[in-house]
Amino acid sequence: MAVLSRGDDPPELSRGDGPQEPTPPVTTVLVLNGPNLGRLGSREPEIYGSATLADIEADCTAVGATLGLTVDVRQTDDEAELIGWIHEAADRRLPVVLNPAAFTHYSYALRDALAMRTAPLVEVHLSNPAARETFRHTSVVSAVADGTIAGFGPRSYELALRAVAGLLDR
Ligand code: CA2
Repeated sequence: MAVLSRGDDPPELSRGDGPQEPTPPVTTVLVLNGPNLGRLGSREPEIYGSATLADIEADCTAVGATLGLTVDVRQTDDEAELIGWIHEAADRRLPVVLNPAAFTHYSYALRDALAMRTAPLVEVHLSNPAARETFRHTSVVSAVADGTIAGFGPRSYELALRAVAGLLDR
């Protein structure tokens, strides 16, 4: 323990030195994206907007920093690779923001993997699937997620990260 004499400069405050608020730990969040989302910005901008996945990654990184979250954005067209990342999240107890893309509507394998989760899970969509074709009205993922954010374009991801931050018990 430091001993202070009158006139000494006060020591740098560090954790455990006083009644300060503890700094929450930085938490890694996986932001996972399913098939075709790597092509964002190239086609169907009227549905998905003009932002690329790289733009969304930059937004997520910036918003995550304000929330004390380190964001790891990934995309795959491969169901097995996506399920491998879900297993990794479960093993590492990492929260997940997931845009399952078309897997949303039919992948029971993905749903079963997500059911093993050990941390918050927020499903996210750029468009509002409920306002589109009938086959998009079913999500096999929603029932195993904490919640779903859909229809706000790239902002859906920001809202999902805020939801994850709110769900974390830190
Ligand atoms: O709105 C979403 O985020 C979706 O998850 C996007 C999926 C769709 O199957 C879901 O119903 C809703 C499709 C992603 C396709 O991405 C494209 C990217 C560029 C050009 C065309 C499609």
